[in-house]
Formats: sequence, C-alpha cells, structure tokens
Amino acid sequence: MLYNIFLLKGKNIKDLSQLNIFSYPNDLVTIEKKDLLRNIIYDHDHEELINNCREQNKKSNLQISNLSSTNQYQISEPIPQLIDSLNIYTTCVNQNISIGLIFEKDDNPYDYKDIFLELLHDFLNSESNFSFEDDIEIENLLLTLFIGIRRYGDEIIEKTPELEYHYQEEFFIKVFLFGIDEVGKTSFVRRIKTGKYSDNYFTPTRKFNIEYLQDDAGFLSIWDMPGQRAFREKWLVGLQDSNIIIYMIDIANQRRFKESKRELWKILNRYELNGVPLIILGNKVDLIKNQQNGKTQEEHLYRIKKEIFEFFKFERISNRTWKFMFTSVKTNFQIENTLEKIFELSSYEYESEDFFD
Ligand SMILES: Nc1nc2c(ncn2[C@@H]2O[C@H](COP(=O)(O)OP(=O)(O)OP(=O)(O)O)[C@@H](O)[C@H]2O)c(=O)[nH]1
Ligand SMILES: [Mg+2]
Repeated sequence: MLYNIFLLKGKNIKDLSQLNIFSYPNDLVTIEKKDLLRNIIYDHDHEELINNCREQNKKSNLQISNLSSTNQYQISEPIPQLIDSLNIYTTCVNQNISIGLIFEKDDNPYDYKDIFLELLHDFLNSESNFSFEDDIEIENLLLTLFIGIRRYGDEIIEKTPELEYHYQEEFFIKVFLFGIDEVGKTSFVRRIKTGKYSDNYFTPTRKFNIEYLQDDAGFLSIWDMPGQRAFREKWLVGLQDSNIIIYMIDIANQRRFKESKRELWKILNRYELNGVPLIILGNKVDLIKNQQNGKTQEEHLYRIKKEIFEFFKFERISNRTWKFMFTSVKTNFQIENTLEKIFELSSYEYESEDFFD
C-alpha cells in the first residue's frame, strides 16, 4: 500500500541545500534526512532518471497515451529504488522536479506504474495552467495523486485474483454503471454490497471500480465507472459485453443536466450497446422531498419526473427496454428494487434473444 508521496524541487535538483521538499500525508522526518535525499537523487539510477527526461520527447508517445508535443510537462519513466529499507518509486518532471512514492516493503512499484503516470499526466497536462511555483497547487497535486494511487491499489491490485477467478465463471451479469461525477455511483455500489452509506465517502473514482455480488437471483459484476470528465474515455472500454446498463443522474443538481444528457446519449448511441437494457436512476431524491409547495410528495415527484423525461428526451430511447427509477442511496430508497430490476431486465436478454424485435 502507498503510504507517502513526496516532491523535491530545485533549480538544480542536485543542490540539496536549495531543495524544496513537500510530502503527503505526513511530513516524513526521514525525508528530511540529507542522506536519504542524497541517495534518492545521486545514488541509485538518478542519472538514468535525468537521462530519461532528456529522452522524453522521443519516447513519450509510446509511453503515455495522449501525450502530445504541446504538453507543458515531460514525465519520465519511474524508477524503483530501495533505500534504507524504504521502497521508493521516483519519476522526474521537466528535469528539475522529482516525485516519489513510498510503498510498503512488499509492494511491487511496477504494479502502480500506469496509474502513476496517467494521473500525473492528467493532472499536469490536462489543466494547462498548473504551476510548480504555487505551493498550494503542489499540495493539491500530491493529495490527488495519493488518493488516486491508494484507491487504485485498494480497488484493483488487491482484487486481481478475484477478478481472474470470476472471469472464468460461465454466467454472470455484467452491469455497466455510468454517469457524470458525484451522482452517487460508488455510493450505490457500496450500499448494495455492504449496506453502508456515508456522506463523505472516499471519492472520486479514478479507475473502474468492479464489485461482485452474489444474490439468490444470480451473480452480478458491477462496473462502476469514474464520472469525472478526464476519465470518461474509460467508459468505452468498460461498456464492452455489458448485459445491462445503468445511467445515474443527480436529480438535485439541475445545473449539470445538460452535460449529463450529452454523456448519456453519447453512450446510448454506441452500436456495441444496441439492445442492451437500460435502467436510469434519478438519485438523491432525498434532497428534493422538502420543496413541495403544497403538493404531495407523489405529485411533486411526478412533476419532476416529467421534466426530467422531457429534458433528457427519454422518448427517443429505442431499440432497448428501459426503466426510470428515483432512488436515494442515502436513505436506501428503492435500492433493493433497483437490484431486483437489474436481475429482471437482464434475464430478458438471456431468455429471449428476439425480445427486442
Ligand atoms: N443526499 C444524497 N447524497 C448522496 C446520495 N448518493 C451519494 N451521495 C453523495 O454524493 C457524493 C458523491 O458520491 P459518489 O458515490 O462518490 O459519486 P460517484 O458518482 O461515484 O462520483 P465519481 O466517482 O466521481 O464518478 C458523496 O458525497 C455521497 O455521499 C444520495 O442518495 N443522497
Ligand atoms: Mg465513484
């Protein structure tokens, strides 16, 4: 497991007296030790690290997807080091910045290579105005990397054996769960898997969060997609071979309906998903129940539902069976019903190939 991340910065990174040091989540006292720093920078392969940076222009297109020549920051291949029994993985940005991860002893840093490079690249080069001059931005970078990498470790690496095992099962229903960020997808999966909910659950998702669920009715694998814009291209990988798709909307956040509608239709129009049943969840219904203006809750919800249908143009959904449901992951409203619906709709597909004709 990742337990610390640090960043070393200096005009000349080899000049230890001028080095600026940042680290997260804790100020590692050991990081302040000059010996350790010297070892990180001078000893083990750091020449290689710097040479890698110089070579970056030639190699980058192969190493990191989407890295174009317009990128402000060049990121080198990370190098593993074991120094003073610390398991360190360091990369170099534009030759004068080193970013290092410190893992637990038994971790294999190479497992984290892709996510490390991908997150770093997304953070530095997708938002073109990132500056290493600003300490707050650096702290934010470390925090984001830390959460993303730690979470990736929790979600993917520790689950690999489970994943391989289940892929060999003959029958399971693959659920593709998508929607823009912060609508409640991961909270939903967590709720049906563990029964738990919390307002400040670790968010956002960066990689596929794949959860398995065994129920009397069958076996589900739920692919919970990351909703943030920078990660939406992963949806195209995640949707393959889905038996059912679930689109989640945060009904309390109308400001983002337009964006949400666009993303929904982009995916529904994919030929791979032709005929695949769809459930649309209008989540966070708990947030609107108090604004009733004298109407019963039922009337109020009916009106909202009508508005949503019109706005999202659900009447244009063709070539598949679909269902809209209000939910609240927070209050557990309709969560059990959603699960039933998943089994019900996806079994149509199994039982009757011409169900949609
Ligand atoms: N009030 C309310 N809040 C909810 C509900 N479901 C989720 N939330 C909150 O919404 C926030 C975002 O939830 P997540 O589950 O992380 O959202 P997500 O869709 O997985 O977000 P990404 O991973 O970024 O795509 C969290 O603070 C949740 O606690 C709900 O039904 N009602
Ligand atoms: Mg999520």
